[in-house]
Amino acid sequence: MKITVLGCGALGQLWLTALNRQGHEVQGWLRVPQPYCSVNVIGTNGVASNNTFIANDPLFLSSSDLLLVTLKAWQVSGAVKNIQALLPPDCPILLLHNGMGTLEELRGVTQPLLRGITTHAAKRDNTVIVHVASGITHIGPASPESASLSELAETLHQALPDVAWHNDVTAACWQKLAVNCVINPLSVVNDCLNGALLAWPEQIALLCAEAAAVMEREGVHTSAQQLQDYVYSVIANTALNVSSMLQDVRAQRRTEIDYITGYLLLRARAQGIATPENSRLYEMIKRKEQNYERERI
Ligand code: KPL
Repeated sequence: MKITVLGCGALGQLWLTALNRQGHEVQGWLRVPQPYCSVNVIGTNGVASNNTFIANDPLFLSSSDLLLVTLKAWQVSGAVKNIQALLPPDCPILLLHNGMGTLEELRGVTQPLLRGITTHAAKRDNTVIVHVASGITHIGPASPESASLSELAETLHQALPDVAWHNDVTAACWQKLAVNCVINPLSVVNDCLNGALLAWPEQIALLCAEAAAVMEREGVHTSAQQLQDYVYSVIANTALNVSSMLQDVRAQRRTEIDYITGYLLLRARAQGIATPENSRLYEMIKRKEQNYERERI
């Protein structure tokens, strides 16, 4: 396949390396156009792969079989809309990011849309991307035209396993959203590794109860207890992780809070559900972001 990867951060570099290794033709697409992108990944087995791929080639884009979007949630709709006219009309667009809400922003896009979540963990170490832990990528259709694209999961699975296809991926996305609503802001407020969050069980219980109430109204079958169990399993599996939101705050970058807790609050408001604990955390993260944005002016 011919695949353009939009966003060449940690996850984008993992996919570029894996897809190239599997024999696919790949290019990177960077927001600041460059003719090449250099990709340095250390795999979970400790083996380094260094490659230089072409980047931002409009001809390649216009004959791509897949656009894989690995940008931060808040970058997605602007970047996709910028290049959408160059994509073949039937080229699937797969969104892989934390949080929800980008599909609503991409309503006018006519290519088949897919969305997914991943539990692969990768981190940047200076100029190198370290694939810290393998995981599962769950993907599924986000528009009716992409319902028949399940074979894409198999192709991606060959490159970077595991990839699972879901005819309805909504529940998996909501569960990941709930996990991110708990771990990400709590790790920022307490400035700690994911594993240290075990010290705040009451707050975790409140956050999960609020998220479960919203999810139930959204038609996702869950319970506060089920979400808590899931959150604790992710905390245990990622105990030594610095959450992506804490990494963003430490580097004074914009966080994905608007697409994580912000999306939960949006749906809670629409359903008339009170979410005081999530609202409080949302405000705290927004204040932090605003403080360093103000310092920059
Ligand atoms: O997705 C994550 C993130 O940091 O954004 C978790 C699951 C919380 C792992 O760190």
